[in-house]
Amino acid sequence: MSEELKNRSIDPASIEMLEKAAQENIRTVFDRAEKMKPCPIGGEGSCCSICAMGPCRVPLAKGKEETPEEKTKRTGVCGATVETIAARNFVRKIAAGTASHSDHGRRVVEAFKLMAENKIKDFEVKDEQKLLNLALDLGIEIGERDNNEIALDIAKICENEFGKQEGELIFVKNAPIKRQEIWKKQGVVPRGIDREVVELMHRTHMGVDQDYKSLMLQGTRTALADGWGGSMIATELQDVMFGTPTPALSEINLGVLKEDMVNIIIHGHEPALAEMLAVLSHDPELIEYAKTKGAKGINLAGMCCTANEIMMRHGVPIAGNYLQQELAIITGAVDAMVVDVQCIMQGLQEVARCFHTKLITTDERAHITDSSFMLFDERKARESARVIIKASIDNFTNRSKNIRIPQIKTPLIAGFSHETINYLLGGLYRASYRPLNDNIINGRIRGLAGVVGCNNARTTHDSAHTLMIKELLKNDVLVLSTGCAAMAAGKAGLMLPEAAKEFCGPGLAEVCETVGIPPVLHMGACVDNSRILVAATAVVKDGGLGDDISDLPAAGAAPEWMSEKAIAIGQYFVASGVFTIFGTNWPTLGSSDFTNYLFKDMEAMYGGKWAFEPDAVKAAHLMIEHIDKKRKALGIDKARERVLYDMQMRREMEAV
Ligand code: SF4
Ligand code: MSK
Repeated sequence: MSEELKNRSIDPASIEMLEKAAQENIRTVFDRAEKMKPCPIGGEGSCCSICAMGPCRVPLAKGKEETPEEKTKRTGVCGATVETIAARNFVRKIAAGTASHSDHGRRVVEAFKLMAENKIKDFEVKDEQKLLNLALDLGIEIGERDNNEIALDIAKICENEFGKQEGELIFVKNAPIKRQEIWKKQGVVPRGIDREVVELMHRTHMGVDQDYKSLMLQGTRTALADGWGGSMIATELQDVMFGTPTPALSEINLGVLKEDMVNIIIHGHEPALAEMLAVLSHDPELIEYAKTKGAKGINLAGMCCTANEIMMRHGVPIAGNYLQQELAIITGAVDAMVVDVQCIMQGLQEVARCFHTKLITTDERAHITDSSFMLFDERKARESARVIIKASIDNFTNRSKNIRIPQIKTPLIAGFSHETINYLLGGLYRASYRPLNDNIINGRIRGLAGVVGCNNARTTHDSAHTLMIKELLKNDVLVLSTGCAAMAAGKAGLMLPEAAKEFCGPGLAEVCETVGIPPVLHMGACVDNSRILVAATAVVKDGGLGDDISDLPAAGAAPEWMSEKAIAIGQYFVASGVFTIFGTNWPTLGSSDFTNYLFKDMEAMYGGKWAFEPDAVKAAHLMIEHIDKKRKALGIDKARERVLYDMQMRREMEAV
């Protein structure tokens, strides 16, 4: 294997497909990334194109210290400073990321409302307990009312969260009291989801908000509207409608594709269509239809975050993460790539053209030139999904002989919602986070890390995720993961209970083995990062580890981030009190003042701050350093010094 390919991915299945692509002269994202170097000016946030007097480029001169006078000269035509330009670019990413998650959330609310009104016959309340809990949280009467009546009230309240003009978002109240006070003091409590995004876009228009601190306050308010608003609504209602995830065993990587079956990949983010495809892929009539075309059956697999959703709820196997979307088609065995919204590369169509694969777009918000558009209508969910599956089956006969499926896949267990962790740790009758808190306090678990986010073709696929996670595990840090990071961990075999023995320090290994959990807990899609916030809040509320998220020995990271959603997520983690470190590149380095504001000053404001470190192992150690700092502040740093456990400690473990 060439050095060049080794630099592209650490995943052998991906490398095999990259070799095939090279032999067949097929261009992928990896080739395009190599050919087109990133623009250094845009990369450091020093390019402004928000008016037609620009684009204005105000790059930092490399290789010499800048004098204050030189810096004041770095302005756009309108006089906008480097700080303003970098901040505007940064917060616009937050606006776009929040809009994406929240529009996903809005769609879920719409479907939820239609279900409650009995206008959708194919969806129903799957998790009654969560429905009732949500109703209690929202102050909705339960009494003798039926599920749909309660659900309708929930839908109306959640719908209102998007267009609300004043007051506070309801789910903000789920945060620890101290955290809510911090947000109030800083003036960043979000009022309405759409309002915050619109105001941020207004403030970043030419000639409006031109002070980086002020821009960032609205950026923070908008990011909180994502994490504690749009994303949280999406996750909560999806759980009620499609079921709260519980641990499910499945498999991951391109080896889940099957040569003798109709392979349908569902790729994107919103789970409604995926749910229906998961149900219909077992439909006897459709399986019979597939057999008439010469296939043995229908094989549904997921890609990117939709994969996380249906894997956790149905055990549907995962074909791969973000950088594997084109590679799946290169196997020659994908009869249809069905996509909805977010993280779908337009390059898919170019690759699909080289094979028989049908690229099917399904959402009126996301068309791709030359793809086949087949609208998925939630009101006719079953019918729409059936049309899509039939079209995929029909395409099976168009396959050429050019098929090569890497025989590589890894088992994984996913589906650790907040509710599941609570139950697994505490048991059915005393569900609680107490055993987790106790094990953090006694030092067996050094701390918690959320490792989340995308892949990025500017860095070796999956490498930073796995290096970082392994380093954290070795140091007894329990990892919670979502999105494409979770899939990287799954492929590396880190989502099995037996991984604890091989990869963890002795304390964490002992806890995982006793409870029977993997050392990396798969908590869902990127929209489900709100689950991590809920879990962190539950740890705080259980007591003994301070009274705010910022007191916890915990840190967050997105070592291979690429999407604007990642910036929105990062900012709501920082504003929730989490030390958050990103890899790959950092988009504000053109402005030292604004970068210092994010990397230093934010800690005094929110207890959390940003950091940037492209070396994944070094980044893991910065996280561990932060965890140790928090342990010390809590006065629990001494506990970790006891390496050998006495009988009493072992008995406590067994009682878990
Ligand atoms: Fe240039 Fe100012 Fe226009 Fe931005 S707003 S493009 S800095 S003139
Ligand atoms: S899919 S946002 S590449 S995690 Fe959610 Fe993966 Fe990042 Fe898309």
